Amino acid sequence: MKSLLLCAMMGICCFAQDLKLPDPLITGEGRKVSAEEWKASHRQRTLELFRSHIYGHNPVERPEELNFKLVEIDTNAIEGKATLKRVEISYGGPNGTGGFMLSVFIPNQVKRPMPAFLLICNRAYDNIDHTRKEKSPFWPVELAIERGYAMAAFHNSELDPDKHDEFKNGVHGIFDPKNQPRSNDAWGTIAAWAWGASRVMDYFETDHDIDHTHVAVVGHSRGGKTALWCGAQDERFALSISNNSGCTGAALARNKRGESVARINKVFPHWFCENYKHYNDREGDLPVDQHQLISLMAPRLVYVASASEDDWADPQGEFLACVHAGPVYELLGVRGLGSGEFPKIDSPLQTGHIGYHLRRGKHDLVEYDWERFMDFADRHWLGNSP
Ligand code: GTR
Repeated sequence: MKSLLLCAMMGICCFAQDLKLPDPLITGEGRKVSAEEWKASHRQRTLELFRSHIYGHNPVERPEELNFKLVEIDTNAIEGKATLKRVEISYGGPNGTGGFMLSVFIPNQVKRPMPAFLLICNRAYDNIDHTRKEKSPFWPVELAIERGYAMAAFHNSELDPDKHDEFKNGVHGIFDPKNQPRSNDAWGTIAAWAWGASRVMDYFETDHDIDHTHVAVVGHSRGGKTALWCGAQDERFALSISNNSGCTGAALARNKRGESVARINKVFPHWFCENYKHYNDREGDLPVDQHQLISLMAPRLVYVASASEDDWADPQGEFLACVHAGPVYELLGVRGLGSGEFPKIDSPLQTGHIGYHLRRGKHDLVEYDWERFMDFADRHWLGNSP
């Protein structure tokens, strides 16, 4: 890490050239795809590889039984600056019913509908305190309101508990086919949380205060892996933001420092599908790598944030995944990251459709990160550059 910091300070690129990454634009038969082929079939083929080998297949997308209930509204929240809505999103499947709570703050006194940030919260509830008695930098609502964005959050555990329960609880228990052995490519817990974010988008499509064409899905660490998987599958999200997501998030699996595929599958056996375990200590055999996950966002916006002391997540691998997703963006006629040079600490790269920053400090989601996410949205959605 010392050498990485040194290189970052010097602004030079110091990465191994022999990554042997799968080319996102080459078919199994070794042919390069055109932009039309990418859109018509190759994107879908790539997505299927991620489903079959890593995150698993969802048994259902929008369920037939899906309800939104406004349980609380406060038009005078945050000293009159915002309207708070608390919405219960509930659903039913073959084996029962479930639901989760969504909190949304919408700025008052500005033209609606508003663009929004949606946080998938994987930390303690007080980080997303809708009463605002607790004000955590993990979800800085006041900042978002000040900058003209709606700010929403839900808690991942309400979709599926973050523990290995043989997929009996949460949405797995509700939607998995009854009395059938679980297949090796069935959805894991990360996919279940991502499914929840898509149900929030279903709700946003019905809320006239929210501009559902300008919604960012945001997550930190395991939540960041989830935000990327959500954005890859659900093209309604205009921006997907990964904060310190690391292994099986934004960081390349090949040559990864810190957490490995074997380690993540051992400690978190419920996060991914069973097939992923075949790649323990065999990352080179994976049919895809994480730059291709980022490329599935193209030409939409994606943002990857790293922290300089977060060796476990591997900032270098996160940056390289952004670089190597670039050719897909360029094929589709927009700029990717726009730089192959590892940036200095606290010097964000934001001019392309892929954004990246390396924040000074440790594994966390803090106001600096949110400020940069909002700068990126301002630039691309409002045409304002800082
Ligand atoms: C770690 C895990 C990482 C990351 C992190 C977090 O224990 O190894 O992959 O997800 O937890 O979510 O904070």
